[in-house]
Amino acid sequence: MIPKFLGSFTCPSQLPKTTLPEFALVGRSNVGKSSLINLVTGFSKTAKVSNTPGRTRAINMFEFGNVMLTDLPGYGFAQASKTEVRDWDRILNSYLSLRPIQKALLLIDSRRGFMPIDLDAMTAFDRSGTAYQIIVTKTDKIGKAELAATIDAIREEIIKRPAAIPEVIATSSSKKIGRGEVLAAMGILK
Ligand SMILES: Nc1nc2c(ncn2[C@@H]2O[C@H](COP(=O)(O)OP(=O)(O)OP(=O)(O)O)[C@@H](O)[C@H]2O)c(=O)[nH]1
Ligand SMILES: [Mg+2]
Repeated sequence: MIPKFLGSFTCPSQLPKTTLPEFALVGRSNVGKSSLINLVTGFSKTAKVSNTPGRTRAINMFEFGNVMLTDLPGYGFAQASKTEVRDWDRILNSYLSLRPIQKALLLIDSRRGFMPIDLDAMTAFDRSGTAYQIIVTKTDKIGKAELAATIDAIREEIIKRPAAIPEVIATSSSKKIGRGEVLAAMGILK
């Protein structure tokens, strides 16, 4: 299965027509969204990975197998201005109102757990009735006990949230952990 890049867009209204079930990758800047797309597709050059937070400012879309993958711009980088934060909110809300997406995958850094800005994104999903699933990233950077504690804290929060899917997926793009679970969460047929 070869991923196909559908384009880079600045505004949700420009996105190509939905022809396949669409899954959105959402999360803080630098959390590992682009790396996860590369893990899932098995091609390390599908999505651009960088060390500079805030690098993926556009909405990048890919077609892979029987689904569409949308890499949304990362939020919450330290230098973000108020205008940028407002722009991000506007993009997310417009995206959610325009696209009949199957599920949002909300990526959370295993070393940090939920931060207030992640909870804001979850509230946007809950309000719009968008199903979302938590994917914990960079699990190679912490120990087993610490990871278990992060996942417990995540479960405690999502149980209160109407649109959250209870299963939490643990991944490491660098160690190639969790690929099968993410593919299954996206309904990608192998
Ligand atoms: N150790 C480790 N590093 C990772 C993992 N996933 C991503 N990284 C690193 O984290 C940094 C950011 O990864 P990206 O995939 O570009 O993150 P992003 O969420 O797409 O970032 P933006 O596009 O800026 O929003 C890069 O240096 C990656 O190599 C992982 O599972 N383990
Ligand atoms: Mg990125």
